[in-house]
Amino acid sequence: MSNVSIVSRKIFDKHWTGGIHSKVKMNTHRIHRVAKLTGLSKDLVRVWERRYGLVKPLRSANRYREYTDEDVALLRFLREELDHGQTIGALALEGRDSLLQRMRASSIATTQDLQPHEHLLDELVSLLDPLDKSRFEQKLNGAVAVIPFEEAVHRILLPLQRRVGELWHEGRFNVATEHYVTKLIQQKLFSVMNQLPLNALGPPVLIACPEGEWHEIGAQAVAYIAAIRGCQVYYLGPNLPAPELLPFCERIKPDLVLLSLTEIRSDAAARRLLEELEQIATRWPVAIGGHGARVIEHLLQGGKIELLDDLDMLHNRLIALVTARMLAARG
Ligand code: B12
Repeated sequence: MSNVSIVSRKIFDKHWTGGIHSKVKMNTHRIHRVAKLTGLSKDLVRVWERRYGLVKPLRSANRYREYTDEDVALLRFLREELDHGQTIGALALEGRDSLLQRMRASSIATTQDLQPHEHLLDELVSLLDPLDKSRFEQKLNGAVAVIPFEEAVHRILLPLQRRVGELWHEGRFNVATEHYVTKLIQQKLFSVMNQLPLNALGPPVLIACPEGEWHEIGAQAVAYIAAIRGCQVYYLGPNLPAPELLPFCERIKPDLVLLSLTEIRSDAAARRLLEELEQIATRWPVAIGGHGARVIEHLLQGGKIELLDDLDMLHNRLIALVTARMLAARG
């Protein structure tokens, strides 16, 4: 096991077996749900645990096996590998760390496959007007709890933010309703991020929205994605003037500065922003992403600023950074 996964499991163990239940605990799943989520039988999952130890579930106070989201994802990955002709013996020899690396790298296709959960979104939106707080939160929490959190981000939380934002823009939801939902989504993303162990070996990555950009959820999703992949995330939120970033970068020496742009700017405004960012990019890698970044791609030519077109590109970029750091730490 890598240092990263040992640390993460130890901290997780502490939260779980020590009975310290924080308000939002990381998702864990009992074996019957794992069987449903992975398509593997309960018996097979237990046999693999005994023989190969690739997935060692935690134990709850009453000794039930408790599988983390990562365990579930790994079991799904093992099943796919077997479907492609691999043998479980060969996979066991490869080891958990290497399998996890390959699994993360192969999840590139998954963000595209993760379509919004439209029916659930319809139900959730109908509970917002008139607001039925307890049913809304019960439904949202229930839906988020039964699937791996990363899947919930793509299928439920981000689409919900878009829906509610659109309804506000159309004047069908008032500001209070929009703020209520936005804050709930933000709380969920941060709660899960706060449960992650600090990974001192991870690449430092700074994430923010530039000045004038108040749409924050894209940046928060990026922060979550970076944190879950083992980066040390410095999340600075919306509306951050680019010149303020320089001294901060000098302190933290980021492996990557990521900026989220949702709104479309005029070419003149975009040029001003890019000029400021170029100064940072002479010393640290800077990438921009989001809808407002894609439309100014033509202004990036000849400069040092990179465009990350979508979350799959982001995923690849982050995995490369994490891998480089891990290899450097091994010497
Ligand atoms: C939600 C929303 C809001 C919320 C914002 C809540 C918040 N605190 O973040 C509220 C209702 C408050 C809001 C307000 C405004 N909004 Co608004 N809003 C939206 C809406 C519906 C969704 C944007 C969003 O959050 N999407 C969720 C994210 C996660 O999805 P995404 O943007 O598609 O991003 C994906 C990728 O691009 C990627 N990504 C994002 N960032 C990054 C970064 C990197 C590095 C990478 C790799 C990837 C990446 O990740 C996401 C994953 O799928 C859009 C319309 C739409 N359907 O897109 C309008 C929209 C963006 N808003 C708009 C406007 C104009 C505003 C206001 C200025 C309106 C006003 N006059 O006050 C204000 C400004 C904000 C403020 N001052 O508060 C316009 C922008 C027009 C333009 N010029 O581009 C839009 C397009 C609506 C429209 N059709 O006119 N808004």
